Amino acid sequence: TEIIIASQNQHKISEIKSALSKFDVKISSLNDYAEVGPINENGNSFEENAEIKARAVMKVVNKPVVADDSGLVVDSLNGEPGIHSARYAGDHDDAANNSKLMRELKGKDRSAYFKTVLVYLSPEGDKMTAEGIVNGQILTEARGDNGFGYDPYFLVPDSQKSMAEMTVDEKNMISHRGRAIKQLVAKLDEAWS
Ligand code: ITT
Ligand code: NA
Repeated sequence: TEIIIASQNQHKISEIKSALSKFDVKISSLNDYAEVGPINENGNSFEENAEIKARAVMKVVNKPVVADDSGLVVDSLNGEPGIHSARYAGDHDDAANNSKLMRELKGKDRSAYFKTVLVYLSPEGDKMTAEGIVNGQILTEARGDNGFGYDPYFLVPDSQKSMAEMTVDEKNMISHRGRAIKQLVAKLDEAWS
């Protein structure tokens, strides 16, 4: 079997590939399918956007795909950046997004969580969804050089590390994405057995 990761984000692709490396499936990504054009993520939830991405890619490649829609949810910011996480400050620019987050959070509660929703679709009409979250606290200063997006500002209380101070394996063990992948693999295992 081949599964195509319906993402343009190289960091997501590496994390998902790494988490799936122990399984006997061929994992490819949009790097291997240049014919897929830009996708208009105009849904109102992580679930909707993940399905929009998965459908758009499956239409072109006609193979099983998995899409990841994810983001940082801050209660004291009414759930923002949420589904707007990639373009919170306007462009897809991690540094600008993090500066905006620091400005918006001045004087506010810094509890937050990351959420990932995965949608798997196959040309035969199978659909599976999985999700994962991880709770944390937004730091006032960046820590660590790994990861991407909001990782340097996201403290995972149990480990006292920021997400950017973890290796890909460490991050996958506790992250929103790692948990969602684990749940999806369990569902696929059951469906395929
Ligand atoms: P694709 O849609 O092509 O998959 P994307 O980066 O645009 O790539 P999203 O639309 O799901 O993906 O936006 C997710 C944004 O949320 C991402 O760009 C980061 O800013 C943030 N984010 C998601 N997961 C993260 C993680 O594990 N660590 C840090 N930031 C994350
Ligand atoms: Na996106």
